[in-house]
Amino acid sequence: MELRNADPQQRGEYGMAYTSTHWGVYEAKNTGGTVELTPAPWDRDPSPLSRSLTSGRDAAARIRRPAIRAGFLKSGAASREGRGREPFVEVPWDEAFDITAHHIARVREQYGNESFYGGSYGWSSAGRFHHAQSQFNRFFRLTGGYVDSVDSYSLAAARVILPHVVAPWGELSQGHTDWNNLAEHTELFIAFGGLPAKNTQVNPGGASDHVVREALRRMAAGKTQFVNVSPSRSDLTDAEGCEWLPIRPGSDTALMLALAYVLIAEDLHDRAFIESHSVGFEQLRDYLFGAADNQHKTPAWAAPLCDIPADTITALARRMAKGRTMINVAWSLQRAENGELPYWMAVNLAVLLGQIGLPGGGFGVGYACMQSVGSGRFPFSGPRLPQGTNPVTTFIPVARVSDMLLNPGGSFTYDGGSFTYPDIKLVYWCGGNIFHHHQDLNKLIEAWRRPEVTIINESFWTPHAKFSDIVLPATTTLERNDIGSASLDRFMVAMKRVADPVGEARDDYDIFSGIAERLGFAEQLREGRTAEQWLEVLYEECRPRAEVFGITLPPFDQFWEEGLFDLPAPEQDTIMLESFRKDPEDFPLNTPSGLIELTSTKIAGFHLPDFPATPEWREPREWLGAPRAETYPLHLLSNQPSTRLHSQYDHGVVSRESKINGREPLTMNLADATTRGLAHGDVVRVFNDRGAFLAGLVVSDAIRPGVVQIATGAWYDPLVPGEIGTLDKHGNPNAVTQDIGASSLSQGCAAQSALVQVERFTGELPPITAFQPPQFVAKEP
Ligand SMILES: Nc1nc2c(c(=O)[nH]1)N[C@H]1C(S)=C(S)[C@@H](COP(=O)(O)OP(=O)(O)OC[C@H]3O[C@@H](n4cnc5c(=O)[nH]c(N)nc54)[C@H](O)[C@@H]3O)O[C@H]1N2
Ligand SMILES: Nc1nc2c(c(=O)[nH]1)N[C@H]1C(S)=C(S)[C@@H](COP(=O)(O)OP(=O)(O)OC[C@H]3O[C@@H](n4cnc5c(=O)[nH]c(N)nc54)[C@H](O)[C@@H]3O)O[C@H]1N2
Ligand SMILES: [Mo]
Repeated sequence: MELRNADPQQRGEYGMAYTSTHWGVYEAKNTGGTVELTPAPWDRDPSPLSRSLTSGRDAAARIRRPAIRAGFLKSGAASREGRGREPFVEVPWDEAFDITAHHIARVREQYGNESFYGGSYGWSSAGRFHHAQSQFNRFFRLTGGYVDSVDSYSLAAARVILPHVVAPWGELSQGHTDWNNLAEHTELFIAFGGLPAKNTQVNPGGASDHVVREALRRMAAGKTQFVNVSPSRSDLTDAEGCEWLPIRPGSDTALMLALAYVLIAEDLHDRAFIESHSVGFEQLRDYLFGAADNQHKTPAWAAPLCDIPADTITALARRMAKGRTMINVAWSLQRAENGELPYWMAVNLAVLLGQIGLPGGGFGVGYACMQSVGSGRFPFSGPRLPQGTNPVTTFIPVARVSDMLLNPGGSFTYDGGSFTYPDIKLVYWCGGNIFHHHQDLNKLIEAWRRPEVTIINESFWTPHAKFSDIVLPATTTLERNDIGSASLDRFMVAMKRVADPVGEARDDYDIFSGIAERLGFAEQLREGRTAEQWLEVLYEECRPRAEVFGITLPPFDQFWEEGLFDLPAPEQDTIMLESFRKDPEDFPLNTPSGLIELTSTKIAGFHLPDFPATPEWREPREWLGAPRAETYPLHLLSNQPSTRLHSQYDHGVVSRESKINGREPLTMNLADATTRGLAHGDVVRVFNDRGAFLAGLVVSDAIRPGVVQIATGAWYDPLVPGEIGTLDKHGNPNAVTQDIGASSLSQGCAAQSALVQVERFTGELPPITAFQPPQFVAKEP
């Protein structure tokens, strides 16, 4: 086997090759060391993010050599309060490997493997072999195991509630009725949280053909009417003629309950379907009709909660029952306190309408959250690196990481069980940025001072890297050979190396090999293979799995030579829960009753004080109806960025061009700006009692009054590095968000439930330093 470009002798002489990212496939060309990316010719809606990838690769923020925090090098764990503020010492790879292996062995010996935290959440990069988490899991499991995390920041509340009431997440996410089918059949598409096409730039592992924007335009030009139920009009701009219901954030459950009330009160519900395909209708009806609290959940009841007129709610319910209706909930709705409830209630509404399993009808749990949802492609996921099993079974729900570090031995509930937080001494991360993604960064800084050692493999000096003790520089996808492939995606891609690594960066595989050599398990980790040999082995392993879908993959050499494989699409439309609809007895659901559970006796049995057995309206602690809104009168939404992937390539041109005075843009309604004497382009201070950040103001009528919105992902840039409570100069919303579980059922990320105040920033504007490397010092003799 000969891999083109694999030979380091070919320095600078790379040929044209394809490369794949989470946001698209590009043709890559290296001219004199500079990589140029051109969107794949077939892509009808390519993402602009390629510009950031090329300009960001060798920017100042790139990590060029292994680096150890100066205090850690000198006095180890005793210096941990120096995290995030001390300079670094660059060291040769051998020394970095020795130090890393020493601490892993020392902590394991002293405290055992239950003191390692390897939750290491993050999106890393496309490419199946060099996928950072896969490499990391394989390595860290061979040390004897580690405390892991379950669920994701994206979807924890949904992942926990949906299997109890309808079906496991994987089944639903792969089973979405495809866009072509919707275009043909859907008459009314109600989009809670909108259908923001910018979110469909992205798909984990690859988004090789962007189809959603075109699908939305086609549907709107055809028979589909869209209703955007969202605080932001910008959440649905690709469907001409779309109606906007500017709902108050966090109140969707109230609106859905009132819609259900009208359907039942006006006898518009499908009694036969409810009878044959669900359980628990009586309890839902009793709640809606006030059996216990004497309160009918009428449109007039919901109107002051969700701030949508009662008449509009009634009319919408009638329209829903009139034709083929799709009800979709964006993932943002469940990244909130009580975020399980709008998900459950969306399913229940669809049951009342009785269109589940029919073309164009039913419910969706994430159309337009990513490119893959509704793509109608096969759920064939391609090559995968065997990761072994983790001998340690202790886990945390992923977003409870600060709580774990702060409360060793403390208890928490999750999905009906009761568990204990472990005592973590060593935290290792690979392919994620916790100082981007976790809520309440000031609490995180405090928690982050607890472990004895923090290690990271990273390509860039992100805030997480700057808060680490040991920093090991990783290559980017352009600098290594790999195979791009993702479930529900169109192409499999031979991702050929098109550039030399920057500085002394190494592949995660080589980094883990170096540490494993010192820990004595390099042979088990590598199985005697180079990265290139692994590619062929993993490719061969996935060929029989492709055959299950009737896909015949070419031999490896041919695939590698041709650079691409266009996976055939299924011949039939995908329709969610179609077989369950046709025959619930032969195709039962995996719920206790085998049917959809409008009410869950299992959840009732968990006896959770904050979680009901039937969806109910429960006021979140932070929303515009809370007493706290008197002090912090604006609801802060932190949505996904159009200019980057989370925090990735915030230092790239596309993201930086969007900043205002160097700060991340924050959108506010004109009425709120006027009362505060603020104007478009001002630098503002966004704050509450948890923290504060600066942002650049965008005044717009596309956001409802009382709500401000900022994208996630601006690199946290503390005014006083390492200090708790200091101002973030740049605009990371997590400086002020709440670090609470969505509920004691799922413990999911609840970032969207946050109240703030905004004022003009009057001080001298501090320069942005986020994209500069830390200070380096020479090693003390
Ligand atoms: N306030 C608020 N916070 C949120 C959210 C929200 O809505 N509001 N959303 C949450 C959600 S849904 C998510 S998914 C998370 C996302 O949070 P993360 O997934 O942590 O964010 P990324 O910026 O994608 O971080 C990936 C990191 O991996 C690095 N990386 C890339 N490739 C490689 C590689 O090959 N090797 C190594 N070693 N490193 C690599 C990148 O440089 C980057 O720093 O954020 C969450 N946080
Ligand atoms: N370009 C790009 N695309 C991405 C990502 C990215 O970083 N960049 N990240 C990807 C990831 S990891 C994920 S998890 C998905 C996330 O997908 P989502 O969670 O759906 O995305 P968001 O942009 O957070 O939210 C969509 C919209 O929901 C609205 N919203 C917020 N709260 C409420 C509410 O209480 N009620 C209603 N009705 N609407 C509300 C907001 O106005 C917001 O713009 O996106 C993916 N797509
Ligand atoms: Mo996510």
